[in-house]
Amino acid sequence: MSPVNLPPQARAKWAKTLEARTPEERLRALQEFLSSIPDHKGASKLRAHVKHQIAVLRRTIEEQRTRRRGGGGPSFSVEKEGAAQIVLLGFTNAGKSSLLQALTNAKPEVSEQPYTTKYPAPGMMDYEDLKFQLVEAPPLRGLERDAPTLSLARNADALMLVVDLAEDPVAQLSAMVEELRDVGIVVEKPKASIEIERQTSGGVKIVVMGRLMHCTEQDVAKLLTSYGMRHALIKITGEATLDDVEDALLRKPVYKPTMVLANKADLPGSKDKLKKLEAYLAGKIPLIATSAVQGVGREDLGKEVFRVLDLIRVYTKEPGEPPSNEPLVVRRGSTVLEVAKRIHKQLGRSFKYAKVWSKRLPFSPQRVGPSFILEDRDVVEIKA
Ligand SMILES: Nc1nc2c(ncn2[C@@H]2O[C@H](COP(=O)(O)OP(=O)(O)OP(=O)(O)O)[C@@H](O)[C@H]2O)c(=O)[nH]1
Ligand SMILES: [Mg+2]
Repeated sequence: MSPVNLPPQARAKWAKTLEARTPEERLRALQEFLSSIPDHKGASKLRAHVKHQIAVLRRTIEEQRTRRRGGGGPSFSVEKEGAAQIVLLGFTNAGKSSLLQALTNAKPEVSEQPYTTKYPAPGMMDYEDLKFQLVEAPPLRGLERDAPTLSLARNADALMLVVDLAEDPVAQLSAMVEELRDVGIVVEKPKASIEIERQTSGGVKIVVMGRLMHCTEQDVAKLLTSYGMRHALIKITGEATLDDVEDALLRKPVYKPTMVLANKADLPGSKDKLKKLEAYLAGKIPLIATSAVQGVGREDLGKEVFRVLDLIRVYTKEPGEPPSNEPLVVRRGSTVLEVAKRIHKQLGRSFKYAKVWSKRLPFSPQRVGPSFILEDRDVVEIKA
């Protein structure tokens, strides 16, 4: 990655975008920041990102105005339901509506006419004792028209990139991945993670759980100060360079657990294209071949969603009662205390110990402390 190398006046303009109180103020601040970004290669991704933010903000302001006037058509944001929200992204006619219809209770319009789906369409998919929400995004068209679709993707818990085996799936996928990357959405699991939290006092604190490459903690603190950030907590895992830190600050790239669905696998000639796609992906993103017309393996897909999201199910119980039928869905690696907090803040504070039932334990129940790490299908009774 080439360095952004912003001049001080551009850094000051960026700091101003953080101070904006209203969407209108933020829009103005972003426009001023955009015009202060120099026109060199290192800054091209940043320009694309700021343009995208401006497009999203314009749309938000427009929607707010329509709502105030009492109007208001269908919305572009979809409230999350179920264990996770997964957005189906792709070009027109890839078969997103057909997949949504095959996998969920939704009844979207399917048509060979291009650009059929105009607004996000949600549906619920059953997987074992869980429900996932699938949301079909309006098709990608390129340029600023995609802003609402891309912000839907940014908000999702996971993505399904749907490519069309009737077309060139490798070209479709690489175009999609590039467009997502331009707006700071990463679909391959990154090697480093950098979290930056603004704070009101305490100076710049840096927690490195990996390694800083070619720079020191002092360089990082200096960089943040040059952007007007005097108080912040940064957590770095993995190996990160100063450019990575600057990118995290300005563009806030986010990783979305992603799988690729190669649809229309029923078509003649699709096998060769699938092989090419497999070679192109080289195992970096999970790939599943689907056919919406011949029926899709809901179980396989559900299992893969569960795996890429890195989730586990935990069943809570009261003393002398059977475990709850509805699992609590949490990240893999969660501790008993984290689960207690999820149930109730108070339960987190008054936690004493827990009993865990599980086939993987030598005996059940086992009495455990707050830092005990849970696994899929564990049953937990919390004592406060
Ligand atoms: N052979 C075959 N045709 C499919 C499959 N999935 C979808 N189609 C056809 O492809 C065309 C487009 O399907 P849609 O599901 O409407 O595609 P879409 O991705 O929702 O399209 P937009 O809403 O425009 O983005 C329709 O004629 C479908 O019948 C499939 O698995 N196999
Ligand atoms: Mg559609």
